[in-house]
Amino acid sequence: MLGKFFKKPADDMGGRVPPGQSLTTRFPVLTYGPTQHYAPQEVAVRIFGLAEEHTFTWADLLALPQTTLTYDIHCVTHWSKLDTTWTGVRVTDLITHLRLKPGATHVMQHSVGGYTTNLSLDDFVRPENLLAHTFGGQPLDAEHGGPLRLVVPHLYFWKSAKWLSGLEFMDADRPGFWERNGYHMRGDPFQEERYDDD
Ligand SMILES: Nc1nc2c(c(=O)[nH]1)N[C@H]1C(S)=C(S)[C@@H](COP(=O)(O)O)O[C@H]1N2
Ligand SMILES: [Mo]
Repeated sequence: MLGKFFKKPADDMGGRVPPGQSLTTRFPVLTYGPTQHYAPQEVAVRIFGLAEEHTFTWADLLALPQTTLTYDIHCVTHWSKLDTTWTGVRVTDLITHLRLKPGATHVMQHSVGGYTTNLSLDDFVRPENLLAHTFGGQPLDAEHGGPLRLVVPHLYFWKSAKWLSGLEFMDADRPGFWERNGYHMRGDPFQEERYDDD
């Protein structure tokens, strides 16, 4: 894939490009299985596990403060894209509406279609993490996870579930889909935490 669409960074852009990554100006689509298609009105994000059960609808999410942020994203398949702009609800704003139960230390993101990926609470509750519905000022395309996905930019992009349908709070770390298939439990691109046998 190197060549036509990807270019090696001339330098690491002042530390912005993690080791082993190449820059792209495209926006590659990476989905295991089919793209999910549904209307915003069908969005439902179910909070469960070690948290008071609650389901956020599209209207609930739009009633929360909306934040636009620009940052870089890094995929474990070696592409990075600089300055991507997302709009949505900050996890730090959502969390004020959740009642976590004692012992919650991790969260599993669940997607329509069955994809899952795990995070520690520290990696989840960060001010740059968004439940995003808008990319570059336009409604997020279905292939990129629209109507609603999580964006967790400080970890490899597999940690950002498309078509978000649930957040399950847990008292221990548990592997999600790619983590069960050999990917690293955390996935920090600057540490090159790609696969667990690294
Ligand atoms: N529901 C769901 N979310 C997912 C995936 C997926 O297959 N299904 N792929 C992950 C991976 S491996 C990456 S790199 C990013 C890709 O997002 P993009 O297609 O918008 O580039 O989504 C992540 N979230
Ligand atoms: Mo990925």
